[in-house]
Amino acid sequence: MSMDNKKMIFSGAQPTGSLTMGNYIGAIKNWKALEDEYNCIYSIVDLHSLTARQDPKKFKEMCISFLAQYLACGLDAKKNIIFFQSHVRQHTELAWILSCHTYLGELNRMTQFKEKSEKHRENINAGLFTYPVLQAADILLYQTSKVPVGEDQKQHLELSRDIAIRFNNTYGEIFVVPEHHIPKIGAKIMSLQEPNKKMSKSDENMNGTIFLMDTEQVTLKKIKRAVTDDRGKVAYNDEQLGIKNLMTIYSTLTKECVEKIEEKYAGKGYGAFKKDVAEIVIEHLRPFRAKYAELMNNRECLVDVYKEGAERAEEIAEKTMKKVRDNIGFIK
Ligand code: AQP
Repeated sequence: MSMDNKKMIFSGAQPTGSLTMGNYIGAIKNWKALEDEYNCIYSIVDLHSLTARQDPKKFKEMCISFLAQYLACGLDAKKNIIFFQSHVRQHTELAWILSCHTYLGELNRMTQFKEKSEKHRENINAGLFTYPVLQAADILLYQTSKVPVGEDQKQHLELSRDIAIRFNNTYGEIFVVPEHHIPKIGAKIMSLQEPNKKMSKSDENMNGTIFLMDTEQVTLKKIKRAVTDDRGKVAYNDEQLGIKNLMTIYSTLTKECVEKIEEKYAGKGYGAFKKDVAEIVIEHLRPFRAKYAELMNNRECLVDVYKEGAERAEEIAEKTMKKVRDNIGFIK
């Protein structure tokens, strides 16, 4: 990929399990669509994963598996830069500098921190609190114009913008001020078991989460068991969150609009609808599973991808860091 005049895109996901249908529809599926129009950088943000305890052996395997999952989703390692966050040291360097330009009050307002510290009362570490600053560093290092993410990341993105503007006002125009790129439909895929809650990798109830790596039988079972309501009408509204969620999955994977789906299932029960949703998901993920298996059997190719990715990412990150160090007044 040549670093021409195209604008920059940056996004990432943390290897804290395996990719979910939420990660896919809310973010990764849209990354693929941007790879020709933009210079795209996609990171496996392993440093972010440390906000929860990780078993070193399992963590290593999860990181490699995550890379294979990114590629199996169709991301092209030639067109995009794909790398592990921990391989580019500039992320942590910039995070410290930015943390000195971020206010406690701003971090206190972050809903993800409140939710996660509620969920993990035994391990409310400082990293969990400063997570959005590292995320701002991830984004600003690459002079990113757009950040394709799900709805849950909107607040963090707004903080990244505020930090960038504050920094530029203090030290001169260093960072591009990024914008979020959130899909109109599918920005928040909900748990199949609790459709008022986000589908999440680390949900204790695995039946609520569709993992891209689930077997066909498991996918079918999870979708058949998805919580719905007793109205018996396939309709897209906030009174029927379970059905609305399944319709969102259906619509984003087939590109059929929700009105068409409503028409198609008028007078039919939920059973037929759920069976079709399951079939659509299974069909959509078939090439993913095949590609994933192939990649995991070819580890050398994965090593080449992450090494090259880190080199290319570091080159861009260092350019930004040079400017930052210089403008702050650090001695060269
Ligand atoms: N349910 C979701 N619907 C739409 N988009 C989602 N994303 C996550 N969940 C949904 C988007 O996926 C990208 C990567 O997310 P992440 O790995 O950084 O972590 P997360 O947002 O904390 O996702 P999880 O699955 O809930 O992870 P855990 O359980 O580890 O906290 C982001 O763009 C996110 O918006």
